[in-house]
Amino acid sequence: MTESQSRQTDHTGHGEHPAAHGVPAEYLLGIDHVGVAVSDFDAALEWYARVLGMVCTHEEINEAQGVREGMLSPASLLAADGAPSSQAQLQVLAPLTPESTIAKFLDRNGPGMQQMAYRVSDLAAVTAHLQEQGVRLLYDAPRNGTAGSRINFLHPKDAGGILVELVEPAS
Ligand code: KFV
Repeated sequence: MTESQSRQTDHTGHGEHPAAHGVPAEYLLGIDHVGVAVSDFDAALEWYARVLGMVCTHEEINEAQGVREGMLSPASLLAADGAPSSQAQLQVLAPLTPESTIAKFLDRNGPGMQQMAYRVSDLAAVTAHLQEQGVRLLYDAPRNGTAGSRINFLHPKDAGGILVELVEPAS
């Protein structure tokens, strides 16, 4: 193996590192949240507070997505003014109507993990990059997400069976 070949080889020795073709590093900032589907919003928040000591720092209704949602953090991660840290949060999602995607998820699976969300710096650039690679995005254009963010989703069939959300936070 030449020196230039070894530079292109990943640590497993199985060839060029797959990340060479991935979303450019500066666009993917980390895990933003994990979303769980619940049928009873208030009961879920009570459970997370009583059992795990999680605090709800943000709550909203997103009519277009058909959800009532809450963002929860461990109390230890909250700033003195109660603001959440930038670490990953738990998103509790309850359906607003029987037609909601969350209602459909609950009918099929019962309560549980419904999605995993990555924080990105430039949603348009990331979605263009993924589309070039043949990954299906659910929306042609970004939609409104939590707290003024812009969101899109990768189809679970193109993402290892996981509904992956991309979140560009409000600036
Ligand atoms: N995770 C993994 N697989 C899933 C899935 C999920 N959450 N939902 C559906 N599937 C699978 C399903 O089991 C099926 O597999 C296939 O995907 C297509 O199902 O092997 P199978 O049985 O063929 P469909 O087409 O019947 O599913 P449907 O429920 O009609 O639509 C799935 C999907 C992903 C297109 C739909 O749930 C969707 O549009 N989701 C994106 C929007 C969303 O989930 N909104 C609620 C959260 S709002 C939010 O997160 C916000 C506001 N925010 O800012 O964070």
